[in-house]
Amino acid sequence: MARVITMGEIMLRLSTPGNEKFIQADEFDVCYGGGEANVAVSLANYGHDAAFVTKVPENPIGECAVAALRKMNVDTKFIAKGGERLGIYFLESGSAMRASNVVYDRAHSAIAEASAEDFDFDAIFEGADWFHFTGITPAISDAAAELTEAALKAAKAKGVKVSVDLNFRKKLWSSEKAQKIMTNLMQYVDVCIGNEEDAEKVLGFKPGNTDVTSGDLELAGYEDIFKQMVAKFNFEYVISSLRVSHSASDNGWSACIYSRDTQEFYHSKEYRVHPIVDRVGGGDSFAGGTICGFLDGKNFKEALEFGVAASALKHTIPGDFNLVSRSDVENLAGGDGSGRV
Ligand code: KDG
Repeated sequence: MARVITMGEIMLRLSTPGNEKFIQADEFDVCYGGGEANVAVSLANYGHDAAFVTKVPENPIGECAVAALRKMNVDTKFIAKGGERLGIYFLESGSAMRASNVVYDRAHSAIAEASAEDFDFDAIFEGADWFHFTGITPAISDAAAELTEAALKAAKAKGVKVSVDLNFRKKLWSSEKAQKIMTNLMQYVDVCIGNEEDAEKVLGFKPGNTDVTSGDLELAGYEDIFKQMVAKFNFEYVISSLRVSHSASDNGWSACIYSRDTQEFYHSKEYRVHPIVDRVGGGDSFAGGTICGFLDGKNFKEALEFGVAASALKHTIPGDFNLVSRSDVENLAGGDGSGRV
């Protein structure tokens, strides 16, 4: 069992029931979620010792968010208390042909206004093996961007491996601001996760060079971007999940990875996910599953396969958290990839 720390914002999620539009809804379904919290839940669910670091208000809603994490066996002892409010996100669940819609109500949340003084990073990273953050937290406020850098410095001082999911959120910041803040943070990162859009919007990379091994056009683009990213930031691995639309109601999931040390580009199996129950958290469950694979001592190809199978299965679970069991993921990842989820 490894010790993993994630840090970011957990929010109250209020989603329209079924496929209702906002205007139709007389009630909302309640759960809690947030990029890094979702990753902590995945890792705790697979049996790792996962702690989530954030700040929540000292009121019953803050307590509910902490309780939701505790219920999933996430270590909450480093969660700071205070501040004004918990962030909220409203979700209008989409359907096969209609994209979902997210409305944020998260300005001035407790974590957006937190500072490094709220946390004892020495204690937090003592004995930790891995630290994961995303591009969402530095986007929520300048203070949160500074807090993220303070955490990264502390993690690196203790020799902790660091992963990032670039997770560009256009409703939170512009590409220019993202590049300014995130480019600086990449010096602390060992494993970088992000799709083509994230690589471009957050770090300014575009496919260009054709000196690649992959014959497939989309994969060749990824291979090229990954090589550029490794050349600039010396990442040990660069990883992306890939969504393939077979039809309006039938999506496939696969993923790819580039290893700096072996200079290999690897494309995973693809899973057809049908029907999709809830897409939110699919990327986080991919990150959580892949990190779990590394922590379990799998090689990078096996770790990726675990991550993509975990992500495919997440699409069958309502809510942000991925609650599928380790054996469900292993059974799917161990198959030939031809089965539907
Ligand atoms: O990755 C899932 C997240 O998008 C969701 O949990 C909400 O953290 C969130 C965000 O800021 O978009």
